[in-house]
Amino acid sequence: VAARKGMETPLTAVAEAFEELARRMEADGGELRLGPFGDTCALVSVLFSCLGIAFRFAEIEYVAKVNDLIGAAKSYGTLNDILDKDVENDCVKKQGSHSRNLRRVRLGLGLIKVLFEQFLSTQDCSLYDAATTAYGQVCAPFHSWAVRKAVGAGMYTLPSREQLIVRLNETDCSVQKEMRRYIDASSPIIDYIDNLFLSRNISLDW
Ligand code: 1PZ
Repeated sequence: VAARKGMETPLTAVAEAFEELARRMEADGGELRLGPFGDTCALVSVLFSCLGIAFRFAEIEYVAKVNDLIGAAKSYGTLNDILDKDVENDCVKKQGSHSRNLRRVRLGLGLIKVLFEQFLSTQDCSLYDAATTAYGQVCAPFHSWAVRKAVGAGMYTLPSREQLIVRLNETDCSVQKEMRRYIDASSPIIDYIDNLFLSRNISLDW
């Protein structure tokens, strides 16, 4: 195991971190601690470097949101705590609030999940098709027209399916296994975050 660790691919590192986080959530009686959550979400940014320069802006945006949550871990123990505080101060949906940033990060995690599901759905699904479907489904409904246009244009610069697999240091076979692991491990986390809002009667249409 120690020998394999050194050869860990970025995708394996992400999949393992989410599995660990899901296990931790279970061990903590179904609560998610902000610190480990933020650290795990931060790992995802390694995937951006495989997408090319056009997604640099998406990376900066995503990382800013994650860093806000990592900073918040100094004052708040759990994801529940930030929701409680923002509900109290009536700023759940306010730009820059921890709760809003949590919602944005959750959409990022969901985007990757749907992207991987699409990517695995057929052997010849292009990255363009997978990313376009995932973005349209998960993030586009909540992004401005200008952002949607920019993302749409950026999609044409994405690497091919084969290029992505090479850049991720995976093979046809290993990429399936690792993407599947992320899909399975991130699902309970994503559902948990949605439920933080829904259980407080906050809809998810923003
Ligand atoms: C492998 C993935 C390929 C798919 C590519 C999908 C590209 C998504 C591009 C997103 C561009 C985001 C541009 C800025 C959006 C902001 O308006 C919003 C709202 O911010 P607020 O008003 O709350 O301050 N910001 C966001 O939605 C946060 C950024 C999310 C980006 C998630 C991408 C995660 C994908 C990771 C892929 C490795």
